[in-house]
Amino acid sequence: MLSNVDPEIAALIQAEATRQSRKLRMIASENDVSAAVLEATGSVLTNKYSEGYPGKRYYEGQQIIDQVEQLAIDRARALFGVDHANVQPLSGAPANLAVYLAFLQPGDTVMGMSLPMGGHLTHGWSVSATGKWFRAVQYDVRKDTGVVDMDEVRSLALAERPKVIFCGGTAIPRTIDFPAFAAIAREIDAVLVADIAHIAGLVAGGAHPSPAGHAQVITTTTHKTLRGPRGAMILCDAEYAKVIDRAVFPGLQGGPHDHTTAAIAVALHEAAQPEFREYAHTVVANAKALADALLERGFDLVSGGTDNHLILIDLTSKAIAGKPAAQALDRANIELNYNAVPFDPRKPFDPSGIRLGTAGITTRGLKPEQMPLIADWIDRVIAAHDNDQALDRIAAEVEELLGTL
Ligand code: DSN
Repeated sequence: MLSNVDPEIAALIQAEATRQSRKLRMIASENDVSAAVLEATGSVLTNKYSEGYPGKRYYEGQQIIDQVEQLAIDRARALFGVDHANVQPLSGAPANLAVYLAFLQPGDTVMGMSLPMGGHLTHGWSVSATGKWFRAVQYDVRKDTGVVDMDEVRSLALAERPKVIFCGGTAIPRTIDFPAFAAIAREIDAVLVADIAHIAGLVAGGAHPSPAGHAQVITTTTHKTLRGPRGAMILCDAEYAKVIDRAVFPGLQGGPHDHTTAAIAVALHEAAQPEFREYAHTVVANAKALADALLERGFDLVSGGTDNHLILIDLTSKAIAGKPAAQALDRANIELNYNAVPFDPRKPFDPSGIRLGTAGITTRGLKPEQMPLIADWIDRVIAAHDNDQALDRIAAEVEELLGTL
């Protein structure tokens, strides 16, 4: 037993479990996995080395591991309707790096949404290897709408001729127009990569349009709305299967994490059930209800609302920055992250906004009718952010609600 071998770590894990249970966990990239996913993650598969792919490994003893990985691959292909799946990337950034290795040479041009506008570091942002080793051109959102202008994306693509175009990101509250991105990519013969890390569960559950059939390559983490373990996948058309597989291994990685592969397979199985469709739609219904309730309370939402699980709030009009707001909310048992908003005049480590999501609280069992209560708490916290007693009162109210679920 862990508690006998290492009581310190056992106690810390228990403390984290308690902490999580007391919080409204609203970090948009997090979720609560099932006991089945946890069990697979903590299994003896962690003992194995299996460099290579099913049927073609560099170590013996793969009789079981091959079946595990093949199940994960088959389930990913079926769930997302794609030709090929690589389930070995260790997380989202390595998955995206594998795409660079597969399709680009250093110095080649790549296009992605800029990080402060909602994109991801690995879509060519300057501090990332992808921005240092490649010629990155970045598209933004429009200042007046807070959403991507596809005419601007097209103009930039035609002028810069990137070999790879990324769509998707980490702080995009609106539906991604995959057909429009695909049309632009076709015009310049670029490979379209849809990074659906945030919305993979919504896509799987039919609550966001799928990029399958539009993007030649789809990358995703497995632990956000998809509700699996910390891992990632690359899905692609058959013609790119070899180049993607070679880029992941031996291009970038050694042995895959077989315990994670098993847990991904479990999560994919769960995501294929009818209840998961209901879950995905409730995630969106919760986010929309919360966005409406926040708007009623005078909050300024980037793009004016949400179509998915994610809400980005610009707190400038509330005269508080994102970081102190996130810290006050955490004290009140509402956990989220401070985040840059488009055209943010403040620094990334002290930005103007907060980002929140409904994937975790939906797993916990919250429904749209409870969203006005959460909006009310957020509103009260912002108003009383420097009043510890008021924050503690809200924290107790949050715990009381969570205790009823
Ligand atoms: N960590 C991811 C997120 O929070 O969206 C970005 O890499």
